[in-house]
Amino acid sequence: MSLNVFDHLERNDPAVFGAIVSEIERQQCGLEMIASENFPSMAVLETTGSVMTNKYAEGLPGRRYYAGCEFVDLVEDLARDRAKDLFGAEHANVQPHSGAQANMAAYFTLLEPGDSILGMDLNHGGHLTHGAQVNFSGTVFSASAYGVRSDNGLIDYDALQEQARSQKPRLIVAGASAYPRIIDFEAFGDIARDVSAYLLVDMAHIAGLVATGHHPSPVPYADVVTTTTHKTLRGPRGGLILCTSEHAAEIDKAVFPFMQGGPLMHVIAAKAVAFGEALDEDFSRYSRQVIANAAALGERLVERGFELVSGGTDNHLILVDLRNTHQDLSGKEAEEALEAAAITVNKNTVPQETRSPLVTSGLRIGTPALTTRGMGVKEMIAIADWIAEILDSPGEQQARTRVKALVRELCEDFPLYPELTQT
Ligand code: DSN
Repeated sequence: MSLNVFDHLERNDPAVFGAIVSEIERQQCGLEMIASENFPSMAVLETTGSVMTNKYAEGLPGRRYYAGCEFVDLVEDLARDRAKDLFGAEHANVQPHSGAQANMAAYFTLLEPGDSILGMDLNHGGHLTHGAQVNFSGTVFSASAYGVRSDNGLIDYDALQEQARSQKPRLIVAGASAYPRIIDFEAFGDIARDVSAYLLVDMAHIAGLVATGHHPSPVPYADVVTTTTHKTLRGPRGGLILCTSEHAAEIDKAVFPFMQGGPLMHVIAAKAVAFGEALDEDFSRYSRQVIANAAALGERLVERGFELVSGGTDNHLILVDLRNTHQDLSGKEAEEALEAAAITVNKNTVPQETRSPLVTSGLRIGTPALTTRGMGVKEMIAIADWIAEILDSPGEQQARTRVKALVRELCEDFPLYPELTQT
C-alpha cells in the first residue's frame, strides 16, 4: 500500500512511515471491536496533525503565560463552549491530556490526600483510576469498592446505599469501563447526597451516547463529570472535565498549574472539531446505531450459546462470560484466536473473576468503531457468527483463515479513510 499524504515523513523517517502504513492497513483490513476505540473524522485527524501543536499556551484563554495565543484562544473557547452546549454543563475544562488526568484533577479538586473514596471494583467493570490499589487513586486516597450482583451482573443500588452509609466516603465514583447496562446517575446522586459525599461521574465510555440523549446524562446529578474524548464521542485522544460553576475555578487550577504544564493545543483544536460534529444530527443517528449494533451482536452470540454478563446490553458494548460455556477457554486465548482472524477485541475480567487480569474469563466487545465504518445489524449478525465459529474451535487454523478472508471482504465494502490511500 502507498499513501497520498506523509510524503515528508516517508523521505525523512522510513521506519516510522512504515509503521504508520502498516497501522492504516491493519485498521482498514480488520474488524476493530475494542469498545473504547473509534475512528475520528478526517477533519479531526487533520487538526490533530496541525501547527497548533507548536504553541505553548499555559493558562486559559485570555489569561495565558505566553504571547501569541490569539488563535489558540479561539479554538480553546470553541472547544469549551461546544462541550458545555453538548452536555448542558456550567463549566468545561478541555485541557486534560487523558481520562486519567481528568480524574486526577477531579480528585485533587474535591479531596485531600487520605480522604475516602468509593468506586466500582475493577473486576466488576470499574476503572484503574476509580480506586485500584496499583493506581494513584488507591494509594493517595483510602479506597473501597462496590460491585455488581452475582446473580444478574447489575449494580445493586440498595447495597451501594448501605455500603455508603456504613463507610461514609468523602467521594463516590460512578462510571465504568466494562458495564453493559444503563447507569442510574440519579440514584448515585441520591446516595451521595444521603451520606454528604461528592459525586464524580467518569462517563468516558458512554460520553457519545450521553451527548445524543441515548444514555441518561450524569450532569444534573454530579459535582464533577470526567470523560475521554476518543471513545463513543469519536474525537481525538484526550480528556475533558465538566463541572458546576461552584467547582470551576478549583478544577481549572487542579489541571494547571497543579497537574499539567502546557496544554496540547492541536488536540484541543481537534476536540473543538469533534464536539462540533457531535452536535450534528448525524452523530445522533450514529449513536443510535452503535446501540442497535451492540444489541444485535449480543443477541446473536446468545443464540450461538454464549453467556453475556447481565444477559445483554443497553449501550455500546457486551461482556462475554466464557466460564460456563467455554470452560477451558480463557479471555486471553479467545482474544488471540480472534486476533488471528483480524477481529480485534480485548480480554476482560468478569464479576467474581477467578483468573488473573492478564488471563481473564471474559471478552469485552464493542461496536463504536465498526458503526463509524457504516456497518449495521446485518453485519453484526455475520460477525457474531464468525466470532462463534472461532471460539467454538479456537485452535483450528482453517477456521481462522476462512474467517480472516471473510473479514477482509467485508472491510472492503466499508472503506476506512480512503483519502489516505493511493489507488
Ligand atoms: N483503556 C480504556 C478502556 O479500554 O476502557 C479505559 O481507560
